[in-house]
Order: sequence, then structure tokens, then C-alpha cells
Amino acid sequence: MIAYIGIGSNLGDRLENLRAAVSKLTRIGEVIRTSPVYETTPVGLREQPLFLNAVVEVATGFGPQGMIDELLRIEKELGRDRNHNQQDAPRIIDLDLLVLGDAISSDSVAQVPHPRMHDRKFVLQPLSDLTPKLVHPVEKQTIGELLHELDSDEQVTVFAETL
Ligand code: PH2
Ligand code: MG
Ligand code: MG
Repeated sequence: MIAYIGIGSNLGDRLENLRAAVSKLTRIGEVIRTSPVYETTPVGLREQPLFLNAVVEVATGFGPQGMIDELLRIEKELGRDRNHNQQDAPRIIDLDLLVLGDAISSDSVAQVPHPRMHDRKFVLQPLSDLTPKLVHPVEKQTIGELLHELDSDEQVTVFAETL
């Protein structure tokens, strides 16, 4: 199945953190493509550094739970500490499962599609670069439509054309 994983960093060498994550993502399958990298204003807790965000396309045999377990393991290996952090605090790396084929799971630990992806420009812009015609399994609109219709004041600007 094709999976899309959202990656983000707003601490340390942000671009290097994203690159290190992509190389570890080969553990969940074959990395097919990566989107451009965007610099984005923080959503939620606003008083924190700008993020770099991108999306990675992976061909995988993993299911939602196995995938999320592995993403959490990779975050930890890259130095993310979840214990002493408030929600939405700055992070070295964040790996979010956005879409896994047309799987729908609302399980509290393994949610897919990501419950907030359709109202985040920092997700929809790079995802739309890779797959504008992909239909969101729950919203039933394409990623391109969701991006076009989103009314958001997030600033999302190209930081690097490739990862
Ligand atoms: N991640 C969040 C909260 N806010 N804002 C931006 N711009 N990029 C993110 O990756 C991000 C965020 C929670 O995971
Ligand atoms: Mg996130
Ligand atoms: Mg996350």
C-alpha cells in the first residue's frame, strides 16, 4: 500500500533532522518520493520557532498500528523526548502517518487518516505537490480541493526544492 508520512522539525539542524528521518523511513518500506521542504509558521502554540515540513511517499506492507509503533521508535532514536514536553512543544522531529491507502482507523492510538491533516496547510501543500488528485478517504475530496478551499493564515514558503 502507498502511505504518506508528514515530517516536521523546529529544533536543531532542521533540514538534517528531516534527512535523517527519511533515511530511517526505509525501515517501513520503499521510499518512493519526497516533496519539497517548506518553512511554515507554527499552528497551535504560536510562540515557538518556525518549522520545516515535508511529506514522504512510501510503499509499505505495514498496517496502521505497526507503522505508528515504528514511527514513534524512529522519533525516539532521533532524540525526541516526549516525557518532559508539553503538547505542541518544539520538537527535533515529528513523524505523522497521514494516509495509508484507503485505510480508515479511529482507534485512539492508530488514527488514520490523520484527524487534523485536512485543515493544515503545512500538510496539504507538500501532500498536494506529490498527489493532488488523491481522494481523502473520509472527507471524500481531493487533496488539491482541500488545499484550495482551506482558509488559513499559515505562511508556507519553499525552503528547499528537494530533501
Ligand atoms: N506540528 C504540530 C503543531 N503545529 N505547525 C507547523 N507549522 N508544523 C508542524 O509540523 C506542526 C505545527 C503538532 O505536531
Ligand atoms: Mg504532528
Ligand atoms: Mg506526531
